[in-house]
Amino acid sequence: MSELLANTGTIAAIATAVVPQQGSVGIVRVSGDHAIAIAQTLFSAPGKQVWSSHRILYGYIRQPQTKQVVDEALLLIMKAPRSFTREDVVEFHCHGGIMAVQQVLQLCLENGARLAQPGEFTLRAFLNGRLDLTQAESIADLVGAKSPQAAQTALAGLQGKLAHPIRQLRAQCLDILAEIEARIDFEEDLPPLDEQRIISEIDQVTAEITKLLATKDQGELLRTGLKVAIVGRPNVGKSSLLNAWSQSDRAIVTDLPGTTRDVVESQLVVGGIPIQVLDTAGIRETADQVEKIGVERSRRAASAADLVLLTIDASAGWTEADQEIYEQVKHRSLILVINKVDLLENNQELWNKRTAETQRTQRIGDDQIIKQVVKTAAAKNQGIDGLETAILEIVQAGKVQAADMDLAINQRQAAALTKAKIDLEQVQKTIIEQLPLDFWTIDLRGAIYALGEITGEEVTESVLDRIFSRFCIGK
Ligand SMILES: Nc1nc2c(ncn2[C@@H]2O[C@H](COP(=O)(O)OP(=O)(O)OP(=O)(O)O)[C@@H](O)[C@H]2O)c(=O)[nH]1
Ligand SMILES: [Mg+2]
Repeated sequence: MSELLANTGTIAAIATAVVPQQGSVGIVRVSGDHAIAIAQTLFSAPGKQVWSSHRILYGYIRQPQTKQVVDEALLLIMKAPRSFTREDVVEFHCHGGIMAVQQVLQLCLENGARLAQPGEFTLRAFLNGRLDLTQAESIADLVGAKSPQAAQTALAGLQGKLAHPIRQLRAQCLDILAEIEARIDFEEDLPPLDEQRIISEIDQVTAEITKLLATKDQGELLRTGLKVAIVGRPNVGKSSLLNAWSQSDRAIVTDLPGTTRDVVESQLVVGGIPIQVLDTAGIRETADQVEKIGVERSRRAASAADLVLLTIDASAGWTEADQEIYEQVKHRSLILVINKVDLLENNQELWNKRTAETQRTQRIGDDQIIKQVVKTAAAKNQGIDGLETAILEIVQAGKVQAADMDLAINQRQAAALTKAKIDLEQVQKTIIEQLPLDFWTIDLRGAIYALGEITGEEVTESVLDRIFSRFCIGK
């Protein structure tokens, strides 16, 4: 058994983010049989404070030998089973930053605790029946949520909204299995099986599974967000676009081509979807060593992005350099951003010429069409709404809206659901082919196992290792 699953000993970790000189409070969490003894060794509560469960004590954390005060703190005691792990848990609420929490953690480790593995508190909560696996995964999602919608979906999972339908589907399969097995054991005493009814019951289960599977893509989008790269030749206004969009002056803007040398990043939320926007160096041939590296990074950013905003300068129209960059990114999801449209406003002749060009631009090459074209004047903060609408149209083409999601499965859950669906379809085939009853149960059991894996009723050590190693230490 791996160390993670040993589930023994008293564990301790810093439960809050560890950032030097920041955070007014930092929490050291201890769970296990020795938690309360450790608290009694390290913590002194002056006056007549009572050491009872679910109370906060005020006092001092001291080095037990020298009695030197390490921090002035609060102590929260939660006796088993009324705690997150269902074990005895104590939390030292220390001063923030890093020194206090690290020293208090060190004292816990010297006095009977060992350092917790990533996710070990949550693993104990799972092993002790406090949470199922979907809830445990939702905790990691909630901590990692990058938008309010992502947090909402994670919270729904934490409240069991995902586990509930899965359990029901599994119970339905178990009922069917019991019915078949009864026929295997007592064939003579029971009326024959209504095969048609069983097939239609399985149809119901697979229809529900299909519905759940449909939430996967959006779920992934909410969890990981969308990576959007602004790409184009120098000086078209890429950095200005990032700044206008993020309402900041994150990126340096000058009228000199070749200003941006490195990838500049900004986090945004559009329609509930977390978006990481990357401003990149203008792509061109250059002898400048630094710029060359920047251009290489732009290309890499473009190929790693989910969506590329190919940006051009409206006053210059579609140039050969734009065409070259387009050739490099045309296989990606693409929006053409025509920036600096304000420069055309007072020049009707140029406007007509560029509009004609734009129309051609949308039909670049023979068969390639850039479906999404957006006009902006980044320097004047214009056109950002249109850009966001275009992004959402691409993202949500044919899919539910992020804001409407109340649950979303992850990849692991999707894989198990897919396995269950295939097994169930196999059961139906077996019935139609009139194979012996024993055969029906094999695939049905496979489906039941797969559904049980999602919530953790059936689970292997390697699955647990994979899930909980994603967590941070202290969770
Ligand atoms: N008139 C007008 N000027 C703009 C607009 N957007 C950007 N500019 C100007 O164009 C110049 C270049 O802008 P940047 O945002 O630095 O362009 P860039 O594409 O990031 O350039 P590099 O980093 O060199 O690749 C600056 O002088 C901006 O003020 C716009 O919408 N209208
Ligand atoms: Mg720039």
